[in-house]
Amino acid sequence: MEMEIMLREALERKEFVLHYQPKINMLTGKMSGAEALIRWQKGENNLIYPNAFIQVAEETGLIVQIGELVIREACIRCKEWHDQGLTDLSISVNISASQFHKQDIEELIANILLETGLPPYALELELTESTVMKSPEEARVVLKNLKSLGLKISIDDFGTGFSSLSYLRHFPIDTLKIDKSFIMNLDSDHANAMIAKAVISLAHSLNLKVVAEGVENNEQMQFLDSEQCDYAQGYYVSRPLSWDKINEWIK
Ligand code: G
Ligand code: G
Ligand code: MN
Ligand code: NA
Repeated sequence: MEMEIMLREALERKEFVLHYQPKINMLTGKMSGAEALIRWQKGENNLIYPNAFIQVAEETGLIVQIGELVIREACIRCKEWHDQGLTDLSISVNISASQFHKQDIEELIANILLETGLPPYALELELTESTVMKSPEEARVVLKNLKSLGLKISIDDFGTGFSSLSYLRHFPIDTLKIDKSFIMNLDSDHANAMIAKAVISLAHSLNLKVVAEGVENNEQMQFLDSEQCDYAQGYYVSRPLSWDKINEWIK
């Protein structure tokens, strides 16, 4: 069957679920939040990863509905944490280019925040460089409007795009997420270590926080710690977990 039809059915059957990958504060060693990552639960033992369907969802426009569901679910879950007293935890959501460039993204997110009662500071939107650089002038306005809601903006997969660095000065960004390709090969490739080090320094000199993604072992953790990286995310901390599993993990 055509993927588009399958995705429509999956939406109707509510087969999209979120997994949550914890992110830790390197200074305190405590969990600071989690990134919400979509999965398609197609039957009990068949979990489909986003690489298999996100692109089709983008091309067919279905990403708009799927994306709305992701933002809402992520906010509902993070609000559950806050209601349990875990008010330091934030939730990060990936926003794709077509979602970002849709007219009413600010209104949608404002409504979801109101509806769920999640304090805006606890929501972080992850955008890639290519998403914001597609039409920088438009992006600057949208980002400004989103920021005025009180939420956080991070640049995902940082270092893999082709953008000029000057946009960092003009956009209201809070965080850079160093792409996992640099972190995963830190040990074997000296150049990657130097890039990671430079990104951390760049971020700090612009007053941005920095997250290292794809941290898989203690050596990488030590290196990032010595470079004063703010947050770490990766299999070394935890794989992405179902809602039930991440709550066990938190305990
Ligand atoms: O979860 P995994 O590591 O397999 O994710 C693969 C890719 O899918 C990543 O680039 C991630 O940003 C993207 N992705 C995961 N969840 C979502 C989502 O809810 N919306 C969008 N647009 N992309 C997502
Ligand atoms: O593009 P984005 O950064 O949103 O994608 C996150 C993706 O990275 C998810 O698919 C997630 O499963 C994956 N991921 C998270 N931590 C690690 C890690 O330590 N190693 C590897 N190889 N992938 C990771
Ligand atoms: Mn991401
Ligand atoms: Na990333």
